Amino acid sequence: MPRVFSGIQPTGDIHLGNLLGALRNWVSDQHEADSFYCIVDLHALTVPKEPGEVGQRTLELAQVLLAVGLDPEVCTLFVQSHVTEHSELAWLLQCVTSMGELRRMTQFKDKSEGKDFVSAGLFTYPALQAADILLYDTDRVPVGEDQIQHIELTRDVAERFNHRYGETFRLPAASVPTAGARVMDLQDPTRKMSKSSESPAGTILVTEDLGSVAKKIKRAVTDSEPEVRYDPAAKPGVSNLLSILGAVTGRDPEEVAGDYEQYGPLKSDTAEAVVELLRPIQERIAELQKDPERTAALLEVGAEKAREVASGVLERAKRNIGLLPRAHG
Ligand code: ATP
Ligand code: LTN
Repeated sequence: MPRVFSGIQPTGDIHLGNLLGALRNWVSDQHEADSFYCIVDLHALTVPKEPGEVGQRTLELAQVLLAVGLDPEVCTLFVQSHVTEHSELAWLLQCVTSMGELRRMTQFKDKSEGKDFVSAGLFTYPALQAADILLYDTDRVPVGEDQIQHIELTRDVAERFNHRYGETFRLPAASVPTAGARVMDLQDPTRKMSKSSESPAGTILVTEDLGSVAKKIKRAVTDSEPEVRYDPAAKPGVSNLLSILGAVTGRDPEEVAGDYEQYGPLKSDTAEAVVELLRPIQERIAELQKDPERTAALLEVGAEKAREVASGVLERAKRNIGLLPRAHG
């Protein structure tokens, strides 16, 4: 079975973009691949956080991931800081990553622009991400489009390491879903839907009140031309609704467009489809919230399974670099 790895940060609430662009594929991949899914709490620390905030968010995110359908009996679900090999390999990889490569990362540029305090961790973030992926001899990394640059950097770093120290890491490939790869903001459909978006009206949260979900979709920005057509450049708002409805119902947005002549029915059908997608997820979250210890126990099992793989790969990397091994016995 191929090995799949992906990560998600415990920052902000999970939105429809995360769900359609990433999490739904995690759920389907778990049955087709040996899948490792990681809540990357150390990545969340790259921007300042209040004490306790990241831990609370980690628990909440784990509940969402279980509720959307990750099955800890089938996949390995764990928390990054519970497997210390991630931090250790990240250091080794920082030392084979160039400043120039890191400077070219658009996520760094976006997240550092205009900020008073930019941490060194935000800059070296992609080396920790590369460590996450390479520790599991990963074949495939399911992510949204915005992460392709980080996966390419991971490959470059792995190749450089292999060239310098001998064959150590398997080279991973990004896999980006065709449907839902880029869910756009409902109020500004030229920007991706994001937790850090300015307008709450443009973002649909997985845990949001379902009445509010329907309202936001019905108020989504479209355009003044009446025709329903899938054309993201000329008609970003309408195309976004078509992609969302297509992604939820497993159809092509162009094909969905053929069913509609007016914006009104497109909006109500999209609203209904999203509400019905979210309803059972919200019910499962409510169940899980009643027993937080159970979620913590499942994460512990995941960390043990993850460590079994990660420790072997880290040892391989150290051996190939030729660090002095500890004396045994
Ligand atoms: P932020 O925008 O605040 O940085 P985010 O909303 O992009 O955060 P991440 O934690 O960075 O969330 O992303 C988790 C996963 O969801 C990634 O695989 C990412 O590619 C995917 N993703 C995020 N936003 C979207 C979107 N609008 N459409 C499709 N996929 C998305
Ligand atoms: N950078 C990613 C989160 C992330 C990740 C990973 C994704 C951290 N480590 C490893 C895939 C594989 C993001 O911002 N969405």
